[in-house]
Amino acid sequence: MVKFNRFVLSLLASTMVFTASGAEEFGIVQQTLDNPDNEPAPVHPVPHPRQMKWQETEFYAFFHFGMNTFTGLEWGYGSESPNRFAPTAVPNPRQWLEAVKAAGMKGGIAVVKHHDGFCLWPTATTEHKCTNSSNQNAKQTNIPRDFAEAARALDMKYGFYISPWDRNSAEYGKDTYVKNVFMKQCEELALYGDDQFEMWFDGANGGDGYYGGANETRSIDRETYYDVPNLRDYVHDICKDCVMWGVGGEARWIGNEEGWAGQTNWSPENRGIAGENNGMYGSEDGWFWLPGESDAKSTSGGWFWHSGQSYTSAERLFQMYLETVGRNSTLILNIPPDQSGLLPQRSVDILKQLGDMITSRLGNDLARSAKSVEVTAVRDNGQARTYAASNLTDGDKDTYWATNDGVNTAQITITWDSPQTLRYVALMEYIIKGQRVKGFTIETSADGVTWAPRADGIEKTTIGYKRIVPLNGSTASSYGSGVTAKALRISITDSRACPLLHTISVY
Ligand code: FUL
Repeated sequence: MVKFNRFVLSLLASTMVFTASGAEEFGIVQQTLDNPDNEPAPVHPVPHPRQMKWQETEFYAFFHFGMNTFTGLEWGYGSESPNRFAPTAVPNPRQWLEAVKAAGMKGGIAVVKHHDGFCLWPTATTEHKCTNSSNQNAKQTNIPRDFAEAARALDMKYGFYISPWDRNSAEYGKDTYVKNVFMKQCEELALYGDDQFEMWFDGANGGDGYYGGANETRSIDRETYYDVPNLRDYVHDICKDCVMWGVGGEARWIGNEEGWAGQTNWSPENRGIAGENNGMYGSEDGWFWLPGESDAKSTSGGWFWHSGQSYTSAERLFQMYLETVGRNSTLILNIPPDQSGLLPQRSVDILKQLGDMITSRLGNDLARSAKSVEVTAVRDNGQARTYAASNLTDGDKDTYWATNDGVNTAQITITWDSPQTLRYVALMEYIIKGQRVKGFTIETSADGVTWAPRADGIEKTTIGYKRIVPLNGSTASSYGSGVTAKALRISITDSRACPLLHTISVY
């Protein structure tokens, strides 16, 4: 086969432009240039398309429900009689998802098996399951089926938490467990839906347990026991868009359960023990695209429902949202269903308040009605793509503003016809080509001439998928009266390569 180098190919292509009609006559195939759209080269690592879809889920729910809901424990030992699982009504996942949708969440993950090994569907892999309870509502329980169905009906994403650690199984710790129990359970779940968006691959692995009556401590080698690379391929075979969180190595634990990510937060990261990665900050020079997910509770007492639990206020949940989704992380917020298989009314009310708060505070993008968006640098047009400033406010995540290669700093100025009350700026990088920005500033001006720095005390370093910056410098303080300004200026002061932003929103 004849190989042409790039130079010869582009020469050929340009010659063909001049002889286009002749080329048709002689049946010559029209060539295209290497990069006709002048797209910037990616800065590696970059997200897999399935990680992009996952990131766009942004804010979703965690539902811890199961044997522990009835025993009051957080980690069941695995010896509980199935009869103890006795819901006072058939659990209703549709009610769970409707309530979290009202909070602005785009999906949810249901625990269908926790460390006690008790399965909330009629699995063939174990006798430790809801359908073996003498309770009639338990017999009708099938969380994966009903959760997936409700999610589809409500146009939401869904996934499952299926604990790899199983304190009930006699097989746990042996090879047979992974092959004959755990992987079979994943397979059974895929029958309820192969469009799961995340599988929560928990990091709590091994320790004491019932283990079929052995009542002993079993430890596993976390590096090798689950054969994670093969397991990951296997899960992708059955659920192609399913991101394996945690040990699965496609999204990382943010490193705390309090609902905050680092203000500087890179999605690139290096792998830790058995593919598990923790960390609020990621690593600028990380080898893998491992975006952060923050898991947080909305009630006291633990992940499961407990009688007498207290509830986190909507205002505090809004702060968590700003400190996670607003810091290049996703937020998975836990809301535990109670013994009736429903979310308590108090949770439902708080979720509604939170949704209203997010809509009223971050729902009206003033950048869309600006008089102008000007930039100090813009990338040369490609044939079908331009990198104009107007891409920043067109509401399209597939168009972006960029500078030429080697131009790593620039200013973006948004001006309005009349003074506006501003409180938050949200920035989004076009991360399909890698996370780049390392430093930026925000200023406002009442007259377009004199500028005042804003968001004092906030680290204005990374952006990533999304960064929401409160102009008053505090994610915790009250909503406040805002800043009155006719213009807003964002300066990109440092970047790993030419910056690419697809959206700027101002609220
Ligand atoms: C942890 C588990 O051990 C907790 O029980 C809970 O499920 C939490 C979300 O993950 O690793």
